[in-house]
This record gives sequence, structure tokens and C-alpha cells, in this order.
Amino acid sequence: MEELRKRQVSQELDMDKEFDQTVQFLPASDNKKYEKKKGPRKLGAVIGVVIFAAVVALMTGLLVWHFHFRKNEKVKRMYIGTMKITDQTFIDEYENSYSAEFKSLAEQVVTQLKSIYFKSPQLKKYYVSSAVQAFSEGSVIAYYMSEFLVPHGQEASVDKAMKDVGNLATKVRASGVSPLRFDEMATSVLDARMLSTSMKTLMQIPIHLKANKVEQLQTPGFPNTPYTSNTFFQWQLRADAGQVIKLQFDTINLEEDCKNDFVKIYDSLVAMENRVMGELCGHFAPNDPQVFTTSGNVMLVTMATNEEKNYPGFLAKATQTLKPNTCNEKLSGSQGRFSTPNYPTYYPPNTKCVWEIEVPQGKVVKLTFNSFFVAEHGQEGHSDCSKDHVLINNEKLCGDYASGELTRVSSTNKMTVTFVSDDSYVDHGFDASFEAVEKTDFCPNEFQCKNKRCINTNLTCDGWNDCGDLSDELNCKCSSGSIQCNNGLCKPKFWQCDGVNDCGDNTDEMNCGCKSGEFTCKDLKCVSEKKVCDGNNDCADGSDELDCQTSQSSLSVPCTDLTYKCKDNTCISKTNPECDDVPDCNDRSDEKNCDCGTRTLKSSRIVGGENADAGEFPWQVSLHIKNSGHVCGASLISPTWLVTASHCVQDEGALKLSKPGTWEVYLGLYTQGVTGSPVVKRNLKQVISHPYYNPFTFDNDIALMELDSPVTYSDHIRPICLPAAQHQFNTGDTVWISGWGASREGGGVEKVLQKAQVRFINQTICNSLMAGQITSRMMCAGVLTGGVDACQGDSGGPLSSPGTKRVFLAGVVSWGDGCGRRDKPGVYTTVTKYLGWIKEKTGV
Ligand SMILES: *[C@@H]1O[C@H](CO)[C@@H](O)[C@H](O)[C@H]1NC(C)=O
Ligand SMILES: *[C@@H]1O[C@H](CO)[C@@H](O)[C@H](O)[C@H]1NC(C)=O
Ligand SMILES: [Ca+2]
Ligand SMILES: [Ca+2]
Ligand SMILES: [Ca+2]
Repeated sequence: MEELRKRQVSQELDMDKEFDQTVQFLPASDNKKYEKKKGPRKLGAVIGVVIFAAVVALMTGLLVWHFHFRKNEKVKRMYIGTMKITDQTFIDEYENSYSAEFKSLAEQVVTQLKSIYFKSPQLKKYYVSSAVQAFSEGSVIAYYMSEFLVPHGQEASVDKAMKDVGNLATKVRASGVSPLRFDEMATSVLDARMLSTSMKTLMQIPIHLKANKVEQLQTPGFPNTPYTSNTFFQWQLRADAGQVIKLQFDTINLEEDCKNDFVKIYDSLVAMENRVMGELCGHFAPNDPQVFTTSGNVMLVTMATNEEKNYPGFLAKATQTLKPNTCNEKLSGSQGRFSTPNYPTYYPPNTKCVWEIEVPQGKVVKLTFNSFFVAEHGQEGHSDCSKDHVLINNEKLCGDYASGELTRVSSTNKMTVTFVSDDSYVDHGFDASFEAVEKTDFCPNEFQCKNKRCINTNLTCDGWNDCGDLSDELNCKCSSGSIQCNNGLCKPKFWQCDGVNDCGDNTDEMNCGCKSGEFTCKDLKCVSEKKVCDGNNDCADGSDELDCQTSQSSLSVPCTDLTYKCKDNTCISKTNPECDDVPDCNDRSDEKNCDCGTRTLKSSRIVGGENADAGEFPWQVSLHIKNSGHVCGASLISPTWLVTASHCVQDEGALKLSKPGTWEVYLGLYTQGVTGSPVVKRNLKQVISHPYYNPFTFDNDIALMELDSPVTYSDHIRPICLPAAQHQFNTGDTVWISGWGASREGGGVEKVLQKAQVRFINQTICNSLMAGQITSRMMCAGVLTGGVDACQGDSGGPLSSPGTKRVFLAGVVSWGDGCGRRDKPGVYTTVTKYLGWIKEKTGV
């Protein structure tokens, strides 16, 4: 019965046509286009479409403005604002901009605004007109736009006068001649990107939500056709009085650059900058839903697109729910847990919650944040926390903290935690646990850091800053696996001579190779620094003559083992020139075959820790033994070929791992056991183990697998780039390992794809640590953070090395410590040594 009719009409505006000067800046009076139905309570959902040509205020005003700007050398400044009218009650007619009631009240508001602006000489001089966009409950809130025509250079002074408009309003009220009773005025300048001259189409979609009904918002044609160019969309959402609006983006797929196409969500009915909740662009994975909740019963969703690069757009669902009375809580007992409203989705703006914690007498409260995301837009650094923040004992907290990084202990058995969000920009908030602890020993059986964190006693004096404040690494006696830094710290031996100052006082980088004033060649020979880039090959391997040209990198140089060889057999001196989006070879061959090594999904801050994001390693493959499960990892390098470790495909008695029929492989997998789109399963056509694989030394631990049919690339399935033979992976560089960690070393399967950051270890040092077992076809890397007993890497999986634009396959997880234990280096098969063999077998 109450079928909603959704029509979306758009109209092209002819930009070359001069607009009628008298065009009204007010909502139109064409009420045929606005459909309204009486629901049982109040307005039924109205999904009408108001399209405007010269009627809908916003865009028309803006477009007209731009013409004037160019012609009159004046800047038209557009402000958007709200005013609370206190002596009126909201009636349904106010929702319909074509009703007589709406028009009458709008007229009063416009008169009121004029009288306010005229109190300021600045504003009076430049004022053009105002228009009411909408009304909403509470008592009645008016949303309006005001237009000023300002001479060049005067914009700031007018902005300032507008900021002060609240004071002017007070004066007007005091004078007693105001037609309306009002207070709480707020204004802001419109987002400059919405004023783009190229904007040609406006789509305005009002939606009135109803109880127990989900409304869908989407860009026209989603997901089959891309959104239109140069369009401005506005979804005006209203809920019933006393309700709030929840908007969940199920899919969002826009251009990467927010300057071009973007979605903005407002806690208001109009595009007020001081009421923006968030801005979205790019591409989010479905497991990273963006969910916004308003503080009141209105919401505005806008989207602006520019000329080129149109993407599928978005699909979102809106519902209304009862506004919670309060988020305050009294918590008692010896432990408990609490979080910000709607955690882990975005908390609402304009919210204050107070948690009063009380633990048994004689104990104190220890609070640990399991996650902490209070770093709104513009406040990403840990600033003065003047916007959204958490308050504990007069201490303001904001920013991002890793799980467990932020803890606080009270001095009594009570603690009050206050969370405050302001009017604009929201974040995910926090999840916190409290427990009752002894005043003196709040880390029973653990090490107590100076910052009150508790860590496993085994983690002290191991060279890793586990406390965060280094207090676990002070006053240490170093173990045999560590270097003693001069400043008293201990650092793992494998960080010696890797070019990174780990001690802080450089102790770990002393006595490494060449003297100061000398250059260390790739082959470890020392030459005078003066000989670098002098045109002579002093290092013998040519490493002193690499990356020498500053501007003309395409100039060719004599070929050495270290120079990149173009298809036309000329060589260039730039290191790692392949697939960096800069054509360096004269024949541009360095930028051929570069559909690899990219990620398309935005990373989510929520996943964090050692879990990878969905789509972060789209080349990661899970190798399953049929009817058994995950055993090894692999990397996708083309639609049909995988690279893995040879030791994964060696027969083990009856288990014929060298036979393609034994295997089934999963691409696009994120969580083991969760299949279906976007996961693709394939069988194998062939398995090619390296002919010189040595099962005793693990030398040449590399194998290839051919899929029985090609895969189609998607956000979750993409190949990694094979590096050029001369690609430089340097000691000290950070790279990533990833996998589910089943590995053949035993241990349970991690369900979600894990990742860990590792750093290349000096080959000489690694060889000595690993008792001389490192061949020139292996490289070592050590885990950089966390990773305590967590198995992040799978045998056969990728060692992913991010280049300037793309990610390269530096190695294959082989032996040593594929699991990324922090006290042991991992050993990887060096992919650059096998490019010829890979090319021969696969053509890639
Ligand atoms: C700490 O190390 C000792 C000896 O290395 C080991 O027995 C113990 O299990 C470790 N404790 C924890 C909690 O990991
Ligand atoms: C590796 O360490 C040795 C000293 O043990 C040093 O001579 C050499 O220069 C280092 N190699 C690199 C590539 O830094
Ligand atoms: Ca905020
Ligand atoms: Ca430590
Ligand atoms: Ca170092």
C-alpha cells in the first residue's frame, strides 16, 4: 500500500546560458513534483524528487554565482546556517517547501536574517539574499543559505563578520523588534569543491524514514553503470521526532582522490561544514562498513563528481532508531568492559558519555583501552584534544592507540571516564576494560612498565620496546643473542650493520664495512666518496655509478650487473625503474607488463594489529590439500601462475604433494573457511618444482603452479609484480610477510589473514647467526614489531616489498622462521635469482 515511489530526475543545466537575474533563490512552488502522503503518525515516507532547473536553491544559486564572479570581479560568498525558532511548534506542512505554511515561516526567517545582517556594516554592504532550505523539529530549526557579493580580498573580513553573527542576533533580540523568537544560530562557509563551475546536474532526493523500514540510498545505476560526471547529489534524510538516523554504506566505490569525487555526510539537513560527520572517497571492502549515526533526526548525504573517472558509486541503507536517553553508566565489581556508542562503527557527533567506575574498597581501578580511535579529521596527530576527546582525571586523551597501548590507573577505588564528541567529524571511538588491582602491584606475575602497562616478564631486556616507553629495556644485561648498545639498551644481533640505527646511539652500526668518507660498494668494496657518480666504474660492480642522473634518467649508461636493461638492450642507471609509472627507457619497456602489485581497497584502521585488511595482499593464495585444509601459501603472478616454495610440493610418503591433483587453491581468501564471493577456488594443471631444490639445505626452495583456468582480477585477487633481475632489495628495508600461519611447523590455523612487518638482515650477519647455512639465493629478514609467537607467514607465501608505486615479490617464505617469531630471522628464497627460470616455464 505504502509503496514508495522513487523517481530520480535530473536536468542538465546549460552552462553557457546566462541565468535569469530574478531567479528565485527560494524553494519552488511547483508542488506537483513533491509528493506527500499522510502516514498513520505523521508524514509517511516521502521519496520525491525535487528537481529544479532554476528552482532548487542551492545549486542554482551557486551556478548563477559563478557567472557573476567572472563578470564582475567580485566573489560571491555562500554561507549556510541554522537558526532555532523557539516560539513555534513543528507541523507537517513545514516539511513541504511548497506549502503556504512553509513559505510564510520562511519569509519571516529571511526578514529576520536581513535584520541581523544589517546590524553589521560589513555584511550590510555585501548582502544579496537568503533562502530557507528546510525546517525540522526542535522547536523549529530553520536551515538557510545566505549569499553575499564581496569584492576580491574582502572574503576573510566577511567570514569573520559571519562568525560573529550570534552576537548580532543577541543585539537584535535585545532591541525587541524581531519578528521571530529564536536562538542558537550557526553558520559556515560552503565547501569550495561544491562550488565547482563544472557542476552541471543536481539531483535532490528527500527521504522520510519510517519505523521498521529500511531505505536504500544509491547512486543511479549502481552497481552496473558508473555515476554521472559533474553531478551534485543531495539525499535529505528525516526521521520522526525523537529518533536518530543510522546510515550504513554497504558498498562504496568512488574515485581514489577526494578532490574529484566525494561523499560527505552531515549531521544536519544542509551542507554546513561545522556539521560534517565524515567524508568518503575511494573504495572500501565490504567487511569494512562505514556506519554513521546522527545526533538528531536529520541527516544530509551529498556527493559531488567531476568530469572524468566515474566509478560504480555507493549503496547505503538508512534506518531510524530511538535516540538513546543517555550513554552514561555506573559500573562496579572487580572487572568490566564498556565502549563508545555504536562501537566499532562511528560514534554520533554532539555526544557526551560519563562512566563512573567503582571497584571494591582497598583496590584501585586499572583501565586498559583495547582499542582507541579518537582522531578525527584535522586532529590526526595527538594534539591538544580540543575536539573529540576522552577525559580521565583531568587528563584529555585523543588520537589513535594500538590495543593495550593506553592504560590508566586510578589512585582510589573510583574512576570517572568521560567521552565528548563535538559537532563535526566522528571516529570509531574506543573499547575499554577495567579491573580492580592492588594499589602497589597492578601487574601480578607480570612486568610493570613505567607507564603502567603490564607485559610478560620474558619480554624485558630482549631489545624490543614492549612497554612503549622503553622501560622494559632499561638497566639490562644483554643476552647472548643481543648486542650491548653503549647507551645500555640491548638489541637483537641481526639488526647489526643493516644501516638502521637501532640502538639510538648508532652502536649497532659502528665497525660496519667502510670508513667514513668512503662509499660501500654493493660488493662491499670501499671506494672514496669522491668517486661516486664521477663516470668511472670504481666499484667493479658499478654500484658507485647508480642513480646518478638527476634529471635525464633516460640517458643510457654502460650495462653492468646492477643496471636495469631495457628491451632495446640499453641500460639506465636508475635503480628499480620498473613499474614506477615513470617511463625511463627510451622504448618505455620499463613500464610494460605492470598490471600487478596494486591494491584497490582502502585500509581500515579498525582491523589493525596483526590482522591484514581484506584486499591488502590480493596476491596471497592459500594452498589446500584436498579434503584436508590449508598447508602453504603462494603468490599470484599472472592469471594462471603461482609462485610457492619447493618444500611445499615434495611428496611425503603416500601424500603426493608433487601431483597437481592433490591440491586445491583459494584466491581472494581472507578468512579460512569463509568462501563464496570474492573467493575463487581453482584446481591445478601442473606443479613445477625447481630442479635443483635441495631438501637438506633448502637451497632453490621455489616452485611454480599452473591453475586449471585463469582467474579474473578483482579487488581481492590481483597479481604481485615480479622484480627485474637487477632490482635492489637493501639491507634495512622493511617488507611484509603474510599468511594464515598454518605452516608445516604445526600449530592451529589462524582464521584471518595475518601480516607482519619485517626488515632485511645483513647477509653476513645472518649467515653467522644461522651457522653458515645461508646461500646467495637466500635472504634473511627479521620481524619488526609484535609478532610474539604469532604465526604470520606461511611457507611458500610472499615476502611483499612495496616499491614507489607497486608491490614486488622479493622472496618466498622458505625456512628459519616463517612464523615471524621475533627472536629468530626468517629465511626467504630470493626471487630475482629465478626470473629466467620463471620466464622459461611460465612466460611471465
Ligand atoms: C618465559 O620464558 C621461560 C623460559 O624461557 C619459559 O619457560 C616460559 O614459558 C616463558 N613464559 C611465558 C609466559 O611465555
Ligand atoms: C654486513 O655486516 C658486515 C659486518 O659484519 C659489514 O662489513 C657489511 O658492510 C654489512 N653489509 C651491508 C650490506 O651493510
Ligand atoms: Ca568531532
Ligand atoms: Ca622488550
Ligand atoms: Ca641496525
